Amino acid sequence: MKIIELGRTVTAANDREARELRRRLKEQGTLLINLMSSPGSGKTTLLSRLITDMPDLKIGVMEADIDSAVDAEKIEALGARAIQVHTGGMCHMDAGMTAQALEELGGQGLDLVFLENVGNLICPAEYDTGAGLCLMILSVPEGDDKPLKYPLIFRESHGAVISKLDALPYFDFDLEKCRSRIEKLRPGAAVMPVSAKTGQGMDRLEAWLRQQLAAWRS
Ligand SMILES: Nc1nc2c(ncn2[C@@H]2O[C@H](COP(=O)(O)OP(=O)(O)OP(=O)(O)O)[C@@H](O)[C@H]2O)c(=O)[nH]1
Ligand SMILES: [Mg+2]
Repeated sequence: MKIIELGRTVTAANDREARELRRRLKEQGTLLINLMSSPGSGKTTLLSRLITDMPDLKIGVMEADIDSAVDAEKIEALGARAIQVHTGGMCHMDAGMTAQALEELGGQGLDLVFLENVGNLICPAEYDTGAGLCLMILSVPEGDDKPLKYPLIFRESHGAVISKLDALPYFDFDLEKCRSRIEKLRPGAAVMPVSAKTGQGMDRLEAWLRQQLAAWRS
């Protein structure tokens, strides 16, 4: 079988902007988390649960979508600071777009800011947004083979949330196989199975996020 590898475009200007944004956020003590996944993997549901479970943290959310404002409305209804970003048809956020969105959100004084990136396992992983932490979500119904098919997003992510754990009895999802596939791509990555519906595994994810925030500020 002949397989051809096509190069990806890396924009030096984007990387510069991303480094500058990260430096500013570090100074402010705000941890920006780039949340990436397929459409419908449970990003907004997970964020809603985190906001409710961690009322002591000031959390902001930037919802990036091609259209609509439904996700930002859901987050705002919980009392958190939220902004909806329309990407003008783009399938990802870059550093310039993220900096602009943060300005509109008013990121100052927040502990955690989540960027719910456009639902897509490919493009978002190719752009440094300036986030201090990349977190990807893979839901059980998507299958345990996704690390094999979309390696970049797993390589770029400090942690992987395996979501919709309550659906495990209905799918052939091998948690251990998935864990070792992720470990091969990003040794030491935190793999955190959760169900935002039942709350299973949320305590571990929340503890991990608190650790990451403390490390960001140290
Ligand atoms: N069973 C189960 N369903 C879930 C869970 N989390 C989310 N869902 C469902 O999955 C669907 C999509 O959830 P969302 O939170 O909107 O997913 P999303 O990733 O934000 O979707 P987009 O923003 O459209 O990419 C909804 O019907 C949720 O109710 C979970 O832990 N268990
Ligand atoms: Mg969403």
